Amino acid sequence: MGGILCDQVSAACLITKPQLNTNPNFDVVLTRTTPVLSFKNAAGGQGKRAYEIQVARDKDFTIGLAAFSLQENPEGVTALSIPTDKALADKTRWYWRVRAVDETGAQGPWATSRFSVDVASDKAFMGLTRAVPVSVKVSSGSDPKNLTDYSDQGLATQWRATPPGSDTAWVELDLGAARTISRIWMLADSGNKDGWPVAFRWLASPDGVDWKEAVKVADGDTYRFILDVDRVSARFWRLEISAWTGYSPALSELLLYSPGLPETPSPPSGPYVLIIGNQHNGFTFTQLAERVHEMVPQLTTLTVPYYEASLAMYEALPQKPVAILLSGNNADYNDLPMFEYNGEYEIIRAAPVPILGICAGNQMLAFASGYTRVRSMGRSDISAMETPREYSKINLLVDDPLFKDLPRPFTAPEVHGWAVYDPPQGFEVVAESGYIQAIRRQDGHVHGTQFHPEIKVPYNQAESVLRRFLEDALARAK
Ligand SMILES: [Ca+2]
Repeated sequence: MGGILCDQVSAACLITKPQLNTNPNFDVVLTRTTPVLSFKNAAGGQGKRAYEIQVARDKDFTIGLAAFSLQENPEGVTALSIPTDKALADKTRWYWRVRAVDETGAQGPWATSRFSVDVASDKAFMGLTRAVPVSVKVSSGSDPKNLTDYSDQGLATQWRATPPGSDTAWVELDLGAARTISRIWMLADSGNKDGWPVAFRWLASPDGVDWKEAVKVADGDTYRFILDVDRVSARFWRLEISAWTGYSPALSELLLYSPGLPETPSPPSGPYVLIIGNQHNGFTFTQLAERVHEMVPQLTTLTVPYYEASLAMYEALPQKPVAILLSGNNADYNDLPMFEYNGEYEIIRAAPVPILGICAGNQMLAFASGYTRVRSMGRSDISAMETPREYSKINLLVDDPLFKDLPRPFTAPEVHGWAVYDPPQGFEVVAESGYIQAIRRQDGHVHGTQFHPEIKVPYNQAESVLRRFLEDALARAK
């Protein structure tokens, strides 16, 4: 074995565990065989820290073991891109662990997590529409509405059954009318293994009286479930939880899906921009539509929720947009049903008009060629929200028509906790500030910015990136 455990020598040099709550989090589905694995740095030890990372198919780290080592990134989060010659097998659950090693060879404790790889799972629009309940009842506990609150804070809001309660806790959803359900998403608290459902089943009923079992899980050991259901048509849906971790069951979100395509949206008359709203509730993070009208008054907008966007939707539009904007999102990807973004990826890969992704929209450009190419930064860069002492200076690396009016370096508002780490093939980095701030596809028709060119603040020197994007797109369309 390597060095001695530091705490056997001196408490002063205790090395802590790295934190594995950045990306990918526990049980997240990755769609690349060469994903980015990131973690929050350990503390302690003597001198500079490095990391040992192991990936294997079993929790004892014996089957298919691959080992890596890398130096610590002093900015708080260290990330590894799995190299091509160590690509992970597809359709497989992988365990991974990481520990810090200091300059004396002393090792900290392992931090362990797991994820799965399923490359094909993001290739096509999910073919599902959300079936939003009209009301929610629960066996006990407060705020059942938190289960179906898909607004911006919805992922953080919870329902918890009153402890200790009865042997079974339940939630009953009324869809208002019979809907055919083929998938159910369930989210508990990723950061706190208290209240995770372990044994549970879903029942369906036409009238809320006669119930029939639709799907059952006997041995859950995770905080996130994507349950595929044999198509069952019913108005009432009931979740019965008979075993859970901790004191009483708790859940953050329930979302039911019906097979089928959403209705084709109606575009406005005249030239318009299609905005894909990337917030979990389908809206945009900032007032993107308003800024489009302000910057180029000839343009109107059509906003479509990301979970209803697809190439089929784009092709069905009776008039095509002159350009597409992908909005920001303030949720943690680890807590989102990421399959809802598949249709947006199709549009990024194939739509024949210019695309600009902003913040999360920028990250979507990378996700469109595999999850994940992005890392959590382990902190938030929020210069748009409060006055920072020093704005990030953003450096241009290449000449690009959208950026030609900007000073070098330039400042721009930022509100994000994630950034592209590994740009997809066919893309190049346009700007950086210690991390990637802008990318473009080599054909010049797809751009992404980590910063927000649309936010109105005095130090935003990058508004012209959005204005030029819109003006150029309008000119091309004429
Ligand atoms: Ca919630």
